[in-house]
Amino acid sequence: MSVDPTLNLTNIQGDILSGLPKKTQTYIFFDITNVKKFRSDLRNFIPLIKTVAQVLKDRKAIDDHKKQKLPGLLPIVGVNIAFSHLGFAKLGVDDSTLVDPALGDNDPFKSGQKKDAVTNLGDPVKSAGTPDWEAPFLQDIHGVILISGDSHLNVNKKRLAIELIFGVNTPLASIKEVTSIVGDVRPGDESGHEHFGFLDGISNPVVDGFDTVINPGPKIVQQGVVLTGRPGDNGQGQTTPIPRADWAKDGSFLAFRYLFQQVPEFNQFLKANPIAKDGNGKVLTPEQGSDLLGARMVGRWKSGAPIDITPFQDDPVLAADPKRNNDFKFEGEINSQLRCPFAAHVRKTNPRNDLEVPPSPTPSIPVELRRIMRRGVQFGPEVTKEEATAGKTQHGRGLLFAAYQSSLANGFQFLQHSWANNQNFPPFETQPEQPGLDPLIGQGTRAMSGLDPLNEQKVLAMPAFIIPRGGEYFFSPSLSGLKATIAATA
Ligand code: N7H
Repeated sequence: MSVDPTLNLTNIQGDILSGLPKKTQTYIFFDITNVKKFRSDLRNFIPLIKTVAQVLKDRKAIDDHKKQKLPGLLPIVGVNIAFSHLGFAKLGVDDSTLVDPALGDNDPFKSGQKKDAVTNLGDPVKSAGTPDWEAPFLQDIHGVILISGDSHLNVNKKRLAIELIFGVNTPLASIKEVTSIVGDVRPGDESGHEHFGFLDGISNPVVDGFDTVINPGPKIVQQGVVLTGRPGDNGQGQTTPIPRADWAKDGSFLAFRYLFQQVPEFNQFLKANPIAKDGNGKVLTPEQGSDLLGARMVGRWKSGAPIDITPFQDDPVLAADPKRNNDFKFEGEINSQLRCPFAAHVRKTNPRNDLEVPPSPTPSIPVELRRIMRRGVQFGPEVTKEEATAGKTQHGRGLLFAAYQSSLANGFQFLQHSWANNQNFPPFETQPEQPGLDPLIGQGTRAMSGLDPLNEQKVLAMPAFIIPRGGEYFFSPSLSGLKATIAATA
């Protein structure tokens, strides 16, 4: 397949469609302190932004480097920028066409994540109306600069160059850093695996007219599921496109979440609740039973192999095969949790054809319109011996969750609120048992059925293994939007 010629890849920020290549990534959350100077500084910053076209070139160079088995990593750094609603308000940029007319003031981008965390996402609260977040995220945040790269050295060099442009920490500063967070891909064989040990980043939407390699898996999505102003960017419950101002096209909404993972506690839980027998009645060793429990909570084995295809035994060869590792639909198990629990994380967050097959109720919009482009990175150290022995977290670690979509209300917010936090989802009319909450990200009293393949009704309760401690919703604009409107003099 060739790339749609109307898709201008030099106009779209690189992280959205192609993911900035990264071994490490720094997020700088900032406030704009001098609007006039910020606009002029932004004009100097724009040339540093990596577009999709440039990322594709970087990825080709990385592939060639690997094929030639050359030592070390290519020194590649990528920069992107995104703004919150408060940031646009501070700049005096009219962002009304970023708001879904069907939602008005309830549009999550407009209300901001601090409010949404309490009203819709179900985050634990500190006091009435305030989520239990780290202090910097309780402040107003105007924007975020992402710097990804091969090494701390190269990312830090770029950071210094950016801070120089915006005059950070000088009397001429146009921004103030609210906080910054460094994420790192895990070391050695754990590279690509999140902190619980599961391979991540396998299933992202394949975008019509952009992706040239199409492996078997979920349906291809329209460009407008990820990009604003493109076919399919219809907002909540609508069939006609949202009218976006020109500067607001070819951008994407970024849902950022600062998620802490209780890794020793998660491991202890798996150890304490091994599954006794697999679905064929084979007696499992405690270690096999704990591995199966973890796989059934996630919906994939740590290797990445989907349990819908290989329910009772890991298959690392299948896991590594992109032609097979995403080719499943929970078919043939409507009303059954034998192969995969209804509430398994990947079934909750992408129910594939669970909602298409009668007797399940017709969904309000097709599942494809709810896909999100995930671009997270891990933060924090590896689990220490002391933590593993005590089964207790002593050092903060987790995922800098980042996901792009054209509608937060259709994408991240809906997945969290209406699927992960909803104990009745997926809703099969005749199912005998309630699915329960997403065991990883579900907010509320976490319990789920279906973990024991021979006793699907059995409900297992669990503590919180993932704790949200901050976040914000941003909009990552096109290069032309940045130049013509955001950086333009008022
Ligand atoms: Fe999830 N995990 O380790 O278990 N996630 N997730 N996620 N997630 C996925 O398929 C994880 C979070 C989605 O298309 C995999 O790429 C962790 C949030 C979606 O089949 C693993 C955290 C939300 C998918 C994890 C976390 C989602 C997905 C399998 C937080 C949205 C694709 C690998 C610390 C509200 C589903 C893969 C599909 C997959 C984990 C958060 C959504 C291993 C540790 C907050 C849409």
